[in-house]
Amino acid sequence: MPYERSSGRAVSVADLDLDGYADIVIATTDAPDRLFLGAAGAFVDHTPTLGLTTSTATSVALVDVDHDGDTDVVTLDGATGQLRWRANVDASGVAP
Ligand SMILES: [Ca+2]
Ligand SMILES: [Ca+2]
Repeated sequence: MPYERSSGRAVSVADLDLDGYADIVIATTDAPDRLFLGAAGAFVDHTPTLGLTTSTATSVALVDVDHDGDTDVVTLDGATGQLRWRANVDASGVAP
């Protein structure tokens, strides 16, 4: 998996796109939060689908916030207390 940053602060794993493979979201403090969708034997970087160009998230949780059957992405900025919820609108792993 191509992730080599020192700014990662938290990680969470869930099947965001409901394909049976675990997916990974990494909260970072000096770059966009990262999204890797699992596939057979690999993880593919889908970071742009998270819809952020910068982030200062220090924690991340993957949970179905709106009870629509797919897992959403929730991040918290530990410095400002800003909570962000990115809805997984169609179980495609996209959380704008
Ligand atoms: Ca998946
Ligand atoms: Ca949901």
